[in-house]
Amino acid sequence: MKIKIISLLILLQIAKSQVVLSFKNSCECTQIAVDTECNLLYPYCNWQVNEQNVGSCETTNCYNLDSSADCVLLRNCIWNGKQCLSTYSDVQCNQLEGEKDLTCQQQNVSCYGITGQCLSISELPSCKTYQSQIECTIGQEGKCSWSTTTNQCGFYVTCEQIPLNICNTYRPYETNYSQGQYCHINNSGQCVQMTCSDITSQINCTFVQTVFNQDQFYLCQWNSLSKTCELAPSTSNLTEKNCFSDTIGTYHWIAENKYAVQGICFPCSLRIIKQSELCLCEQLVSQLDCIYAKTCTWQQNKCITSQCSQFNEQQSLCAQSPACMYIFGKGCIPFTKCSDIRGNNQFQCIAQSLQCPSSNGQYCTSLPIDSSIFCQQQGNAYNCSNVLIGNGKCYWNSQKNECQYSSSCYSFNMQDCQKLKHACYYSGSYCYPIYCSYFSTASDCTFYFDYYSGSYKYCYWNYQYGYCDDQKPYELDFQSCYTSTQGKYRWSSQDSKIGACTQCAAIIVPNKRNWCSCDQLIYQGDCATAYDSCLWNPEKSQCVPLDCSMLTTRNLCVQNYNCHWIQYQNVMQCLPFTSCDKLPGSNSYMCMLYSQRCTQTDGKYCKELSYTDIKQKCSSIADYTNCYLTVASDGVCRWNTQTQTCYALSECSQITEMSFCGINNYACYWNFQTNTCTSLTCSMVTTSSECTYFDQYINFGFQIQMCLWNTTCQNATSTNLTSSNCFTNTAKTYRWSKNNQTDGSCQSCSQSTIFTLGFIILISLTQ
Ligand SMILES: *[C@@H]1O[C@H](CO)[C@@H](O)[C@H](O)[C@H]1NC(C)=O
Ligand SMILES: *[C@@H]1O[C@H](CO)[C@@H](O)[C@H](O)[C@H]1NC(C)=O
Ligand SMILES: *[C@@H]1O[C@H](CO)[C@@H](O)[C@H](O)[C@H]1NC(C)=O
Ligand SMILES: *[C@@H]1O[C@H](CO)[C@@H](O)[C@H](O)[C@H]1NC(C)=O
Ligand SMILES: *[C@@H]1O[C@H](CO)[C@@H](O)[C@H](O)[C@H]1NC(C)=O
Ligand SMILES: *[C@@H]1O[C@H](CO)[C@@H](O)[C@H](O)[C@H]1NC(C)=O
Ligand SMILES: *[C@@H]1O[C@H](CO)[C@@H](O)[C@H](O)[C@H]1NC(C)=O
Ligand SMILES: *[C@@H]1O[C@H](CO)[C@@H](O)[C@H](O)[C@H]1NC(C)=O
Ligand SMILES: *[C@@H]1O[C@H](CO)[C@@H](O)[C@H](O)[C@H]1NC(C)=O
Ligand SMILES: CC(=O)N[C@H]1CO[C@H](CO)[C@@H](O)[C@@H]1O
Repeated sequence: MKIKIISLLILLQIAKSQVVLSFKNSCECTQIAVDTECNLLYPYCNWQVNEQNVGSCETTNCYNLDSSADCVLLRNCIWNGKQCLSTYSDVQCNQLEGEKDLTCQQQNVSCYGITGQCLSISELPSCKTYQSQIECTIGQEGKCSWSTTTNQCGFYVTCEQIPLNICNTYRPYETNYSQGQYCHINNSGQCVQMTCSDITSQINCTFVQTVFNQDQFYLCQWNSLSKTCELAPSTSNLTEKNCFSDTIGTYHWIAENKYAVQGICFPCSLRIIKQSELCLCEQLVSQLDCIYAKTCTWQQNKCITSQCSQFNEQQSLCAQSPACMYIFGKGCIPFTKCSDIRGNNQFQCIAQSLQCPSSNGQYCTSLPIDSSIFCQQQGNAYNCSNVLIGNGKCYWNSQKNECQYSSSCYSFNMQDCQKLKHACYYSGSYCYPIYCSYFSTASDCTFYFDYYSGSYKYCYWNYQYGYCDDQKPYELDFQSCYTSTQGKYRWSSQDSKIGACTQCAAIIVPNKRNWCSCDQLIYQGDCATAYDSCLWNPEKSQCVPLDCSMLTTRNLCVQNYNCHWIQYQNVMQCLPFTSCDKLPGSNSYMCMLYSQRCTQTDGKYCKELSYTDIKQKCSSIADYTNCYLTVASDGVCRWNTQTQTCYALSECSQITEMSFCGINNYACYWNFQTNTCTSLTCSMVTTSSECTYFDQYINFGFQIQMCLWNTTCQNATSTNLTSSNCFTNTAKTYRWSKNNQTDGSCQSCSQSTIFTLGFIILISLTQ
C-alpha cells in the first residue's frame, strides 16, 4: 500500500558547484510572461497580443515563418523554396524535394549536400577521406580542417590540437548563443579552452561554451570586488534582468509580485521528484559522498544534516534541506510547518521550502493530492505551463481553452510532444515516452524524465556495443556512485576499494510473517503474482520454486530466501543459499548485497540474522554508521544522538523526519497537517490500486490489516476477498483454494508446518 501523494517530493536542483546550461532544458514558449524574453526565443516563440490587448508568448506555427533561415531552425518545419511547411512525420534528408537551386541546409539544417542528394551528417564521408582543401568542409565528425603542413583533411576534438595561428578564431560551429571565442592562447602559449576567468569585461561575463559540445554551457558571474569573471557556483546571483538571457533561455524569473525585488531565478525544466528516493545525510558512509551532498556536514567521522544557519546566504540549499526553510527577512531557520510560510504561488513556496511546493493563495501547502484537478484549476496557458506537479504534466489544450492533466506522453499532440525534450518523442503521428535506447549517440545518452513515475532515469553509453543503456548504479564506482545517481545511491563503506554502490531508499523491513510457499499456491493466478520466486509448471499443473539460476539480477536474487548473489567462477551469479559466513562485509549494506538474510557482520565477515539471538539486537551496536538503518534481531535500528546509543524503531511516531517516515510505506505515512509520522489505516488510501493491506507494526509486521476497495478503501477480512485479490491483499499470507477463478475461497497458508522467513522490499528496485 504505497500512498504516492504522501511521499515527500523535492525538486532536483543542480547539485554541483557549477551551472551547466543546455538547450535541452529551454523554457517552453508559454512559460514566458514578458515580451522581451519571448522575442529572444524567436523564431521558436513569438509574442501575440489578443483583442483584449493581453499579450502571450506562443509557439510559432511553421506557416507564419517567411524566411528559410527561420523556418529550418524549427524542428518540425521544412522550407520548400516558397514557404515554410509543417511536417507531420520526419522527412529524411534524401527525401527532400525543394526547388532546384536550394541547398539541403536551406531546407533542413541537419541535411548536407545538393538537392536530390541530401545526406544526414552520419551519411557523410569522414573528414580524412577528403583529398582537397575545397572538399574539406564537413564530414561525419562535424567540421573538418585542412592542415597546410601535412596537406591532409582532419578534424579537431580539443583546443590543444588546434594550430596556434587559428586558435583564437577557430569556430567548431556557430549557435545563437555563441560566446564568440571557443579557444584561446594562455600565458604559457598553449591553445586551451576559453573559461569564465578569461573574460575581462562585465558585459561579456555570462557563460562560456564548451568547445566540442555544441549543447553545453557553463554559467559565469562577475565579481565586482576583484573585477574578474569567474565560474558561477549557482544561479543565486542572477537578477530579474539577466536570469533569462544569461542562461540561454533555460531559467526564468519568478517574483513575489510585479513590483517586488524578491524573487528567484528558476529553471524552466524543473520537475518535482520524490525525496523519499534520496539518501539522508545520516545514510552516507563515505566522506566523499557527504562532501558532495550539499545539505550535509562531515563531522567527527560521520555525516550529519547541516545546521540551517549555514544556509542563510544560500537560499536554494536552504529550501532543499528537509530540515530547514527560508523565510524572507529571517533567513534559513529550522523547518516547522508549511502553513508558517507565506507565499501566494508555487514558485514563492518552492523558493522557501521544497517540502511545501504549493499555495492556498496566502500560505504554502504540500502538493495538492489530485494532479488532474490541480491542472484544471490553472486558468491560463502561462499558469498551466508553469505549474509543478509530482508525476504527469499539465498541458494547455488551446482548442478547449483549458488546462489538462496527462500522466504519459501518449496524449500530447505534435507541438507539445516535441517540446517535452528528454521525456517524450514524436514519431509517425504519435507521441511516445523516451527510454535510454532511444538515444542514438553517446552525447545524447544522458537521462530522461519518466512522467508516469515522476522520476529521472539515467542512461549510459555502452562503448563496446555502441548503444545507450539504462544506467546500472550498482556498477558505479566510489567516485561516481553518489553523483551519477543524483544522490539516490551511496558507497557502502569508507574505503574506496571495498564496497559497492547501494540504493538508499531500498530500506528493507524483514518480515516474519508466514508467506505462502510455492507449492501452496494452487490457483495459477496466485503463482503468477509470485513470479519473483515461483513458476507455474503446466505439465504438472503445479506451482514450483524458481531455480536460483533463473534470477539474473542481483535484486531478484537477494530477495529470494533460498538464493544468494555471489561471485562464482569470476562472475557474480545467483546460486542456492549456503551461508553468510565467508562473505566479506563490514556493514549491513554490504552484506545485504549477497542476501537479505545476511544483515549482520562481525566487522569483517557477514553473518546471518537470527531473530532469537539477543546479541544481534540494535542495542549491541556501538557504532553510529553501523547502527543507522541496520536490520537487527529486534528491528530496524536508529541512533539516539542524546544518549549515543542504538535502539530499534517500533512506532511510526518515533520518526520525526519526513523522508525517513517512508521506511515502511505499508505502516506509516507523513501527515502534512500535523507534521508527524503516523500509522496508516485503510481509510487513508485514496486509490483502488493501492488499497491492499497495511502492517500493524513498523518493524516485524506479524500482523496485517487487510483492506478492500468498495467505493472507498475499507477494512476487510479474508471472506471479502476474491481470487483476484486474495494473495495480494493479504501480503502473500493467504491463497485462493482452487485453481478456478470463480470457485473457491481465500484461505490462510499458515497452517503449513514450513516456517518461511520472508523479506519485503518496500520500494521497488530498478537495478
Ligand atoms: C531534418 O533532418 C534530420 C536528419 O536526417 C531529421 O532527423 C529531421 O527529422 C529532419 N527534419 C524534419 C522536419 O523532417
Ligand atoms: C564582448 O565580446 C565581443 C565578442 O567577442 C567583443 O566583440 C566585444 O569587444 C566584447 N566586449 C567587451 C567590452 O570586452
Ligand atoms: C596553459 O595550459 C596548459 C594546458 O592546459 C597548462 O598546463 C598550463 O598550466 C596553462 N598555463 C597557464 C599560465 O595557465
Ligand atoms: C554573488 O553572490 C555572492 C555570494 O552568494 C555574494 O557575495 C556576491 O556579492 C554576489 N555578487 C553580486 C554581484 O550580487
Ligand atoms: C495565475 O497565477 C497567478 C499567480 O499565482 C495568479 O495571480 C493569477 O490569478 C493566475 N491566473 C489565472 C488566470 O489563474
Ligand atoms: C460493499 O459495501 C456494501 C455495504 O457498504 C456491501 O453491501 C457490499 O456487499 C460490499 N461489496 C462487496 C463487493 O463486498
Ligand atoms: C479498521 O481496523 C483497524 C485495526 O485493524 C481499527 O483500528 C479501525 O478502527 C478499523 N476501522 C473501522 C472503520 O472499522
Ligand atoms: C465485507 O463483508 C462484510 C459481510 O459480508 C460486509 O458487511 C462488508 O461491507 C464487506 N466489506 C467490504 C470492504 O466490502
Ligand atoms: C469453475 O467453477 C465453476 C463453478 O463451480 C464451474 O462452473 C466451472 O466449470 C469451473 N471452471 C473450470 C475451468 O473448472
Ligand atoms: C537571440 C538571437 O540572437 N537570435 C538569433 C538566432 O539566430 C537567428 C538566425 O541566425 C537570428 O535571426 C536571430 O536573431
